[in-house]
Amino acid sequence: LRWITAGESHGPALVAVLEGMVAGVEITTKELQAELGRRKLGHGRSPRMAFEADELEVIGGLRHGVTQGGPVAVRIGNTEWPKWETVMAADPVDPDLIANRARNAPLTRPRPGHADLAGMTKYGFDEARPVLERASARETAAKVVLGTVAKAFLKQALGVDVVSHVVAIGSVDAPEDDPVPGPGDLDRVDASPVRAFSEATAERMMAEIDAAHEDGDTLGGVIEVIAYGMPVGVGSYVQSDRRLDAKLAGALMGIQAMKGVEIGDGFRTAHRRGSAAHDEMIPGDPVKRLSNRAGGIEGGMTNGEPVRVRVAMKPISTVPRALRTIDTTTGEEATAIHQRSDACAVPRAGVVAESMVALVLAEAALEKFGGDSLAETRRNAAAYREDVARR
Ligand code: FMN
Repeated sequence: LRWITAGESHGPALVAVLEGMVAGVEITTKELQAELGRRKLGHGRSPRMAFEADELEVIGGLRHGVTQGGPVAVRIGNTEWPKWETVMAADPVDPDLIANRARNAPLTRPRPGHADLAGMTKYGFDEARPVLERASARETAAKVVLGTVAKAFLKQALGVDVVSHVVAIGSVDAPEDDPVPGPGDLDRVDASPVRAFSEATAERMMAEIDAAHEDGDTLGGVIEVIAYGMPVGVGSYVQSDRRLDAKLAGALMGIQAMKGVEIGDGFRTAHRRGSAAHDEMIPGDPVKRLSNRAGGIEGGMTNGEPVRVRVAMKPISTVPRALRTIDTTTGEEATAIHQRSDACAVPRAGVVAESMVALVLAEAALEKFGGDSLAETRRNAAAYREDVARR
């Protein structure tokens, strides 16, 4: 399974391509659109999200609501494009046409925490527009569409459910004993303005966001993604690039603004003694675990327990209380340009994290079970599960 995205934040459209998906997965444009809608959830959103509508068009790989085995290609049109079609035109434009447009004013005050300065230096631009256009998290809309196909495959081939919830926003951590969403609980999570599973925790998180917003500040947080129903033995210990934990970490760190990944209890495990860090086994059929601190992965493979991964998102870099920077034309001190943005994007980043986990699990499952059609993958997985149960 391979995937790629293209397109700029204010370009005509984003494009996403998923190659290697089996034939026979049922998915509709409506379902893809619904997942794009989930990416807009959350307390602390900027009004920008409201007018950035996603116009979804499937351009390949699906017929009558079923994948065909060819690349699934999707175009996510930007309804704002008419306002940008000169500034972001693919072909040369008459300089007089855009000379005095505010939209085209050169962005020469790179924003700390963004790709602006290093991107300008690396690609040889004298302003940040071309950098931020591609570095922007609008691209996550394309990731969400790809992940939706992966989630449908995981569910239909293996009965796997992928859910996410927010476990920290700023200094507010969900208590260790907070309930955790199960396979059917995604609607309940989505109904929470911060996508937290416990109402009491959600209240505290919302207050934290409101306080930061009032101070002209921004917040990050931590998202947990859980996949229920993954068969044992997906991924491998035999080579580092085949480890499922390594792939999950790479894919999650590939999301804009993510700064750390934990598998299972991750960093918390590092502070424990071994006797309180691992998951003891007791006899059963299958063997039972007394805990799931490992997050369902041992030796780079699924161990049959729910796969549980956390990812830490840094606070939004565009801080309303503008940060210090320099003007690249003069080298003088300046304050960073401030484009309207969210106070906190952690709730909606959870939907993106779900997508990346789903893509990695789908890729690893296809490597293990193979198949060109859903029926074939299902058969292979069922035969393996029967075999495992007999041992
Ligand atoms: N950064 C902003 O400045 N404003 C935003 O509104 C914003 N929204 C985001 C939404 C999501 C779902 C994600 C995942 C990230 C968002 N970001 C936002 C972060 C930026 O995309 C930016 O790339 C990031 O802060 C740069 O961090 P990096 O060093 O990890 O690339």
